[in-house]
Amino acid sequence: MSLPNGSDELDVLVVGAGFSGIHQLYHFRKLGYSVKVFEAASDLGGVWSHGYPGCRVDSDHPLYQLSLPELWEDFIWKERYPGWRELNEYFQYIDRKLDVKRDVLFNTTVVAARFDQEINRWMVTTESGLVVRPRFLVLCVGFASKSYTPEFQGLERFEGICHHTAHWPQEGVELRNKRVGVVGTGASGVQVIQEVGPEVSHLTVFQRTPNMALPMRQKNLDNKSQEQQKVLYPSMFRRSKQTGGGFPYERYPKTLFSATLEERLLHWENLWAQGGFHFTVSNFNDILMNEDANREVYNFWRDKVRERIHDSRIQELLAPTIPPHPLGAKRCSLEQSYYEVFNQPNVTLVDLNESDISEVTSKGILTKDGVEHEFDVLVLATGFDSITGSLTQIDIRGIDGVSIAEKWANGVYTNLGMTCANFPNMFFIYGAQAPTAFSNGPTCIEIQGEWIVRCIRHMKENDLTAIYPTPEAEAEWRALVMNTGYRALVNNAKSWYVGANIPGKTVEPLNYTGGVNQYLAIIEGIAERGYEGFGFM
Ligand code: N01
Repeated sequence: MSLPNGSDELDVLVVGAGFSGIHQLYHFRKLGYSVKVFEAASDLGGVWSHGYPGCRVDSDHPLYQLSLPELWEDFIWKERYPGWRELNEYFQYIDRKLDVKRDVLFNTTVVAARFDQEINRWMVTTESGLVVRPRFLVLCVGFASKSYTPEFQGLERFEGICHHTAHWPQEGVELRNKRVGVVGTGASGVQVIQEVGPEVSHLTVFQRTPNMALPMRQKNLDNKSQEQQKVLYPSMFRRSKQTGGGFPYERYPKTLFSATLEERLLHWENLWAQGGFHFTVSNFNDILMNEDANREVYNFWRDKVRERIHDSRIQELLAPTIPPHPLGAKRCSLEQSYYEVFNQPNVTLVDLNESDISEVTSKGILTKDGVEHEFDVLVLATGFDSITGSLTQIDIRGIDGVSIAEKWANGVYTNLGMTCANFPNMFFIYGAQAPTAFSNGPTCIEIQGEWIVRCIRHMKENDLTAIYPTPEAEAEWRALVMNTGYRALVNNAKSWYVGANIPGKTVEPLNYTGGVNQYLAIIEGIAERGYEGFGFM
């Protein structure tokens, strides 16, 4: 089987049609290269096809979009934090503007890839048996495309409806007046809980670790002010690439203890009122490095949240006196009415630390204290084999026959968070050892995407057919990621940031924590010095 046009050769095969895949397609088309995108789902948008109740982005307007002027000039957003439906409308708009779908093969899952050294091309195989031979393979599969379901005993016995948030049926699930159980209180869990809490007959939430959720301060956007703000977009997008977090916001230029108590309180109240990640991204500049400073921020957060919860037992479970981990070491979610939901009489919060899940029964969940919690619908908001799982689930093998999964079994090795030694002509975006989890998505995606396009263009212009990072460069990059990562407080929490959410996964910093701006400076320097650390053929 070959591509619809009869040829199996391409300059570039992009895998994944979310933000990064579309960005790659746009640039390679512009250069006149032959390029196709293979997408496992039936439409554009990557994770935004998940569509579970309450699913919405938590980067605020206008930063969660591609910075290509032909896309933002006319598009009008409705909400400061758009929901999945609006994001899907945006992807359909992109298609109307750029005619993206013409080059995307949907329902096409890449299952394997081998590099043929005779011809310096990848041989890529899909689930349906399609084989293509691109010169370059660019994996745009995001950091959350492999969902994680814990091995709960008896899960298959549950007689009600059960879905992981990442596999929510496209047609939706009727939850009104149903008894619903939700396992997990990460970003997905928080969104489901606050959305369905008011409409279900009973909600049972199973919590292991409380989420240090921040107020979203959602609002509707009006067309006029949005149009007026557009003049600022180019500088906002540029500025985003010059900051640590990929947002055009600055860290407060002081350490916490160098400020007076009045100054701290004033600053925090201001950030709290702004909503969203302002509270973490624009806080004092040492809160993610200094545990004592972090504790002060936690105390402010805890007291604010407790004011909204009526019951003192629930207060202690949702916003404990002693933090379970530093604030921000595990990802803070954004919430709108999360804490109020727990004041409702139809909501039960089960503390799994007191009594863990024993098994799933035909009617619900049995906890170790012998209580059987019954429901009609069970929602598993239990997350992802984040960062690495998206790549390790594909059987991609390098020139030594070793797969990515095998290569990363005891720790991740990449060069610049975009390439791997022994995997020539393979690039990936928004994954391991890049700023990914610590950055605004589109900012990180564009920085890496532009670097890859520039690199491939350099090769085409110089008649080079293969590029590979040296093992020495890879070891150096790993050392930098580890050194910066272990200095940050993210290691003081068991989360997907460090792979601790997946039993048996090697626990280590999975992303580069030095900041988007530093990352950009490093990768640009490498390109300017003739792709230092890389070999060419
Ligand atoms: O997954 P998570 P997520 N028994 O891993 C619990 C992005 N995202 O899908 O914390 C009981 O954060 C687990 O408990 P604990 C975003 O980057 C973005 O929510 O390990 N519970 C935790 O509460 C986000 O951070 C958006 O103690 C178990 C939950 O399941 C990332 O995706 C929306 C368990 C998993 O939380 C992942 O978020 C959604 C067990 N055996 C996602 N195993 C937005 O943009 C796990 N848990 C808003």
